[in-house]
Order: sequence, then C-alpha cells, then structure tokens
Amino acid sequence: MADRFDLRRDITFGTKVTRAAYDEAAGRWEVRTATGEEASARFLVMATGCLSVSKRPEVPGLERFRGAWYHTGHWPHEGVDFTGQRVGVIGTGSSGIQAIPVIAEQAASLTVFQRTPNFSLPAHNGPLDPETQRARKANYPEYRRRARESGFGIPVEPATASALETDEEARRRAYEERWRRGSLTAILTAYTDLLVNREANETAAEFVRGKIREIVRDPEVAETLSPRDHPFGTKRPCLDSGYYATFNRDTVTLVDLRKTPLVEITADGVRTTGREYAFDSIVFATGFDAMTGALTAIDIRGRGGVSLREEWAQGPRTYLGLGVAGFPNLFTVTGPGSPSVLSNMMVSIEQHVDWIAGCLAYLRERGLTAIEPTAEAQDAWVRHVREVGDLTLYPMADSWYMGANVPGKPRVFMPYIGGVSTYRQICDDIAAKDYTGFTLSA
Ligand code: NA7
Repeated sequence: MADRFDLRRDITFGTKVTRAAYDEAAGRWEVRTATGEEASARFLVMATGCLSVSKRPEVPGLERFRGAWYHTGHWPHEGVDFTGQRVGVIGTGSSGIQAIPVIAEQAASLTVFQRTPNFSLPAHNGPLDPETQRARKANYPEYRRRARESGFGIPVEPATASALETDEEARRRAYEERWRRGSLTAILTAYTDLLVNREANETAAEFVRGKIREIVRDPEVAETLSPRDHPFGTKRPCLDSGYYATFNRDTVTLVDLRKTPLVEITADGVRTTGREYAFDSIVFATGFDAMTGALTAIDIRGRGGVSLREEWAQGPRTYLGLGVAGFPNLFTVTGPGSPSVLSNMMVSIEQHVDWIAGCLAYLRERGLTAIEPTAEAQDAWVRHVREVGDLTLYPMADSWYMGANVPGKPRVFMPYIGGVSTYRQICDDIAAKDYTGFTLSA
C-alpha cells in the first residue's frame, strides 16, 4: 500500500509522539516526538487505536521474576516456543482464551489465572471452500453496503422475535444453530431483547453455560468457567478454538482469583493468597487501557493550554467521537462516543476516515482554516451516548467498555451503541447541514 500510493516519503517510522499542542495564534498543531523531532500541521488526526496501550496486572514484583514473560499485546514476531515449560497465563479475555489452547499443546504444564470468567463461542476457523469464497467475492459491494447499514458493522438478518416470547425448544434450536456458525454476533442478534432485557439475556447466557458443562468434564472447573456476574455480550464475547476442552487436559490447572487473589510476582513465579506457583514463563493476557489510553498517553494541549488528560479526568467527552470542544482541528478516528469497538472496526474506521477527508475538503473549498465542536453540541452528544447506553445491559458489566479494568479509570460507557447505520446517518446529516454543532472559522 505504501509503495502503491507513494506514501513512504510522508511517513516517519519508529517514532513515538509525546506531545501535541495547539498554537492558537498560528492556528497550528505543534507535535513533538520522543526523540525531540518536531512537526507542525494545521490538522491533527489521531489514529492511535482503541486497544493499543496494554496493561499489566496491578501486582508488584515483576522485576524480580527470573523467567521469561510476555504480554499478548506485544507478542514477539518470531513466535515463542513453550515446549517443556511450566507456563502461567494471567487473564481470560479474548487474548487469553485464544492463546491458552495453543500454549497448552506445547507446555509441560499450564496454570490459568482467571479473575472473571468470560462467555466464549467456537470460532470454527478453517479453510473456506472455494464456492463460499467465490460467492462472497462476487458480491463484495453488496456485502459492504449491508455491513454499513447494520448495527454492528456486520451484515446480519435483523431479529424480529423476542427471546421471552419464543418457546424454550425453538429458542434452544436457534441458539444451537447459531453456536455452530462461528460468529461473534450470531447468538447476540438472535432476538430483539437480548441486550436490553436481563431475563431474555439469561436464556442465551444459560445456553452458553450449558455448553461449558457439556464440554468440561470436571463439574467444579465447569462452574468456575461459567460467567454469572455479567449479562451475555456485555463484555466482548470471545471466539475460541478448543478453549473449554483445554481444561480437560491433565496438564492444565485453573486458578480462581476470586477465591485466591493475586498477591505478587516472585522470583520463581506467581503468588496468590492460596500458594506460590513456579513458572519458566508467564504470559500476561491482561488487556488494554481501552479507547482513551492512547490519547491520554500523549500530552495533548488544546486552546489555552488545556490538557485533554485533565478534560477527560471524569471520562471522555467528545462530539460524535470525532472531535473535542476546546481542541480545534483535532480528529479522533473511532474515538469514544462513536460506535468504534462495538462494531466491525474496518467499517467504522473507513466511515470516520471518509468523513474527516470530506470535512477537510469542505474547509479547503471554502477557504476555512479551523473547525471545532461547540460545548453545547458536545454536551448534548455525551448525554445522548449515555442515554442510549443506559437503555441496554452494557453498563452492568465491569468491562473495558466501562473503563472498569483499569483501577481509578472513571466508570463511563465509552462507545456509542446507537448502531453504525444510525450513527453514519447522523454524521452525514451533520456534514450536509454545513457541520452543525461545529464552529467553522477562517
Ligand atoms: P481483556 O478482554 O481486557 O481481558 C483481560 C483479562 O485479564 C481479563 O480476563 C481480566 O480480568 C484480566 N485481568 C486484567 N487485570 C487483571 C488483574 N490485575 N488481575 C487478574 N486478572 C486481570 O483483554 P484482551 O486482550 O483479552 O482482549 C481485548 C479485546 O481485543 C477483546 O475484547 C476483543 O475486542 C479484541 P477481568 O475480566 O477484568 O476481571
């Protein structure tokens, strides 16, 4: 891509941006990197990612550990060979759940430290048959249109029935058929009320728990793996290849951190309140400072030297997840307050990039040099994002959507759950009405 579009001359590789300050007099962003390099630009597009700043567990002692350790978010490109090793994995989100079966195949022994059990569905990964490939490729434009017009950015038939109004046997058949599809959204989108009604949700949750009991031979282990503290889908469901069955291996042990919490990393391994475990390698699958972490890691200063980090101390505030009042000419791709992580990221990234490009062209054509959300428009959008979120079950989970995985992070539901189709319409309407809610100036 870089060569085809002759982009290399505009890219500086291996640099880290540490500061970006808006110079009001010049109407430009002054950007500084860790190596002291400086750049000046009228517009600043933050494409820093929603899950790019990793976090470790909040326990002391890692510097003492004599073995090797890895974070799933920074996996060595050359791969890791765990053959013959005693391995500990901390964390059972998507990354842990995908890594655990693979590590278990190599390791002499594997100990999994679980704080919260997650719902995981079979990925059914495998080669696609040529006919499926041909059919999809023949219909790319149509497929992509349906993705743009969907709720999660993934084409699905919208649900028409309520789970509670469907009889138990029909519901079980529907879940069973969707369990076999290898899809993240198939079960979640089976009925209209799964994300808004706890009782309806419980039918799907119990279906998955039933699967765990079927797969895992030891009933106590099965129960420890069964999520009961959050509704199905309110934490990102995981997709796995043989996750639950991995716990049938003699070499794999599950440690319930709710019963025996982590205390420290020692020279030899991991200590919980129960005992110490010795390892050759530890894998941290402990996730990310999601959505805001990469933005607040940079010292971003807007109008009057105001710090984005301080502005967002009580939670992120944006207009459309695209711009921030007080920070002219700053755009955030898939920022908090947009569908972002609650959608197929490609669809949402493309929409934001197109919208930003359209906005820049609009400004240039009219000789305008600055755009900034008004405080009123931002307040109204933040309220709308919260109100829509509150209609759903999402706020009930201690999820990274809520900032709950990072100690001290404010508890705010960060993405916009109005759906990518609705959201796109809102953004397009705003652009068509000469960017209502933004102040434009020359
Ligand atoms: P996640 O989904 O945030 O998972 C992180 C896991 O690590 C989760 O099980 C956490 O438990 C656990 N964790 C985090 N901190 C600790 C501490 N201090 N002690 C014990 N356990 C801890 O990150 P992933 O990388 O798996 O997935 C991120 C997204 O990437 C995923 O949702 C997909 O969208 C793709 P917790 O649940 O917080 O109790």
